Amino acid sequence: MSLKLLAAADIHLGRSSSGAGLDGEDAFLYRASHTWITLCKLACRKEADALLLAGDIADELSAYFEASSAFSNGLRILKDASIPVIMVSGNHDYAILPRLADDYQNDGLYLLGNNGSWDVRDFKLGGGQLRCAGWSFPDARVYTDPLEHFPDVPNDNVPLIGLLHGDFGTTRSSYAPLSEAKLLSAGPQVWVLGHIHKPMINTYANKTILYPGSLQALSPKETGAHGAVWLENKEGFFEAKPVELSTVRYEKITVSPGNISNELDLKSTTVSTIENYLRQWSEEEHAELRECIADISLTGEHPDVEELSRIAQKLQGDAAETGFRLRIRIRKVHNLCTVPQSAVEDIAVQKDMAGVLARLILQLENKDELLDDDTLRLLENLESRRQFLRNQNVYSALRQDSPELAEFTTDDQLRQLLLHEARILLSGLLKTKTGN
Ligand SMILES: [Mn+2]
Repeated sequence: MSLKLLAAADIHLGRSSSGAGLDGEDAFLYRASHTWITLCKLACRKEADALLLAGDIADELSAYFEASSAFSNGLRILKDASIPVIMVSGNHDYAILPRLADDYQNDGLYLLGNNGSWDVRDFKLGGGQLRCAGWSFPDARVYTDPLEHFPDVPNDNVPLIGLLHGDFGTTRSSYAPLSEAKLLSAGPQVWVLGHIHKPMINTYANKTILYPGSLQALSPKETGAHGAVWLENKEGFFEAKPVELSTVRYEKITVSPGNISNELDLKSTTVSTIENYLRQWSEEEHAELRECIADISLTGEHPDVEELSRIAQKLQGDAAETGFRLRIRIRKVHNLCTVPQSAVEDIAVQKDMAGVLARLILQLENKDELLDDDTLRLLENLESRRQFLRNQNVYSALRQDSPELAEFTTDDQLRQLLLHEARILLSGLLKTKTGN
């Protein structure tokens, strides 16, 4: 016998994917409640022994009615298949989840670690015995690592899984900072975590720490595949496999427009680039996907960067149907194209502003060449302005939470930044000069 578990987190019942299903008719497909039902059906189809949920299952108390009815519909499906739900609450549902658990008690629903104290509980499941250690958010914010109070758990070969909501890999956070070392030295073989919406599966010598991530991708920041994780105990070790269930996938895609200078050509090039990208996905693995929402970056050289920006603007918000029942939606187009190199060299001999900019670009591009005094002063100015901004109080939380962001910018990064701005400025300047 082997244990088979389905794990999910951050469902946020009550919310839906931003910018998806805008054409109306199928808008319900992009609600978190829809994907929650897909999850419950999957648990039945794959004959899971239990469903594990690591917090932020419901969004807020204000969404109680939608969350409650969607939740109960899913529970009914699971109950018919005798699949218990083992869960903890997160910072969003610390108030609503205990209420839902009260409403549906005796229905195979178990809320562990209510009020911020650890619960360890044994379950007799079809695939064997399972022990779960769980801790629930008692409040919207928690500043300490819950592992500081992890209980003693008997060491008797019953597989142990930890369920927890919090912020992995940081020591300072308002949402339960979780240290990797503490998680690894505590008993559980697998930690199923909630809170971070980006999926993660970290495997160690004989342990796994994972975030299933948000079940349904909810915002353009949540790029890539989203869904749940399938856990199967094989010879004492849990194998973890992601299962894509989100109906939406947000992607960042790069398009080379070449010399294109009209809207129609730009659209067809963009759509076919996205279609080529989608072709790497098998229909089977992405059976639930209905929409791909893409942020496009245009790159390369272009003879008329300003005109390209103008037609790129018109593409934003466009949607197109593809061959395989997937709708593409273009959310944003960033034009990162630059003036052709040959043009920059020609302009560099001029004595006007454009000439100054072109010479600056050539200097910054050529790393071996010595920078002249003006360029050096420009770089120093840029660095001191950046440092000034970095040290502003509004960014202090960022500096503490992500020290890598506060690090000193390297000379090369600074050079690239200035180069990027100079190219854009030159493109604009040339446009004004020709007067059209
Ligand atoms: Mn959370």
